Amino acid sequence: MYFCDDGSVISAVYGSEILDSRGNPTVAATVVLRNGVCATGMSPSGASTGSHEAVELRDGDKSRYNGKGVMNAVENINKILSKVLIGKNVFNQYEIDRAMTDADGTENKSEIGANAILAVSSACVKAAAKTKNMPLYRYVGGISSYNLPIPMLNIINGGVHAKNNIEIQEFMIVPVGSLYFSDGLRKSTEVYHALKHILTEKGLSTAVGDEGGFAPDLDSDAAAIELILDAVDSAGYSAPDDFMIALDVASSEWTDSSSQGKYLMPKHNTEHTTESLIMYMKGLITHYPILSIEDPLSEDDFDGWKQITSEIGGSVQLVGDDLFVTDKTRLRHGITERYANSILIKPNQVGTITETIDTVSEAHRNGFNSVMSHRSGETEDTMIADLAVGLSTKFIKSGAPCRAERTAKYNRLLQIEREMRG
Ligand code: 2PG
Ligand code: MG
Repeated sequence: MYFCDDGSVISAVYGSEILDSRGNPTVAATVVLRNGVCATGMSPSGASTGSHEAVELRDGDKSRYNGKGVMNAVENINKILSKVLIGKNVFNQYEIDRAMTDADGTENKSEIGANAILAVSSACVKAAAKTKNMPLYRYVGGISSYNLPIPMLNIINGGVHAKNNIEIQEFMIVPVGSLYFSDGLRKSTEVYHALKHILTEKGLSTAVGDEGGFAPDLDSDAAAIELILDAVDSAGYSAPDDFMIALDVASSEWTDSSSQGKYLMPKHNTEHTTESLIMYMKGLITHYPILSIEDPLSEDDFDGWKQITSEIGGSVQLVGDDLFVTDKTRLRHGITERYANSILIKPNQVGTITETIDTVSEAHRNGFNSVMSHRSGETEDTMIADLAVGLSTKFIKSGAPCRAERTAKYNRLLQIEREMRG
């Protein structure tokens, strides 16, 4: 038990329905302490959601928000979680998260909803940091939180994040040659604007997708990489010295329960097997300066993951997103079986702050890199920026340097860098 002066005890917890960046409802939760401190957490929401993720509870009442309302999750906060948490010391984050998980009682948080639980868990960790008068990253990471993550900026959107003809979900630039976060962000933003200029000159659309990247129709997915490399060049930088490319293939979207080991890229109706997808990825890394590939294979294609990791895992970062869903047990399995060499971290995939912390620790203990991540449906909450620093994740992805819900995280990191550099 931590030292508890009375003030750090939770005195009220309440939820509310708010909107995310796609105009869909999501959950916010506010926690009030006896000392008067109050903090709010907001849950983001995915589109390419892994089937093993903790459950986002939606009302299904078609008369509101096409069934996407979250009033049941909000009520679960107001009626259940508040009872469980009032009187608990906010510094006991493990106890708080366990109490909520126990109250839910399911494996995947489907009773109370991971959207409700994460919002409360986030509000608690923020209230605790405020009570200590510490920035959140410092409260989470202590004196060892001194590294800023390298940003991965998604500047061309495809897959389910855009209504264009690109199959791969995310084409990201990684400013590998920058010493400081701020320099990397500036250079990346210059490349983003150079890309906009190139697209305009070619008569291509500069409308943006869910994560702020451009979403033009192109001749092929490889053409997206070519355009990005042209933009790097035209902004006065070079690849691979200044920039490398990262992809999120999000290939679980190309399978379903009936596809039996086959993949179908839906926009062009192109069929793939595990073998042919691996060949495709190998072709891409041979031709282009690719640092990282996320979800090159689907969430349950374990043999495929094993094969791709043994074939190219030595030279490229292979990130498990839908594969691991920020879940320590699935990660452990992957470590033992040698699937991937890196993990994407999305707190709402697992549903609490402490489970997120445990998964990151497990990854780092086993030599896996970690990438802190936003969701495609985001809010103005900047917690993941602080978590990336507090938990020393090597990378963060928060979309393009465009759309306020994306830049909020990058702007928070700029602020943290200023604090650290003095
Ligand atoms: C992903 C994420 C974030 P979504 O697949 O990594 O970019 O997308 O939130 O839609 O799952
Ligand atoms: Mg992903």
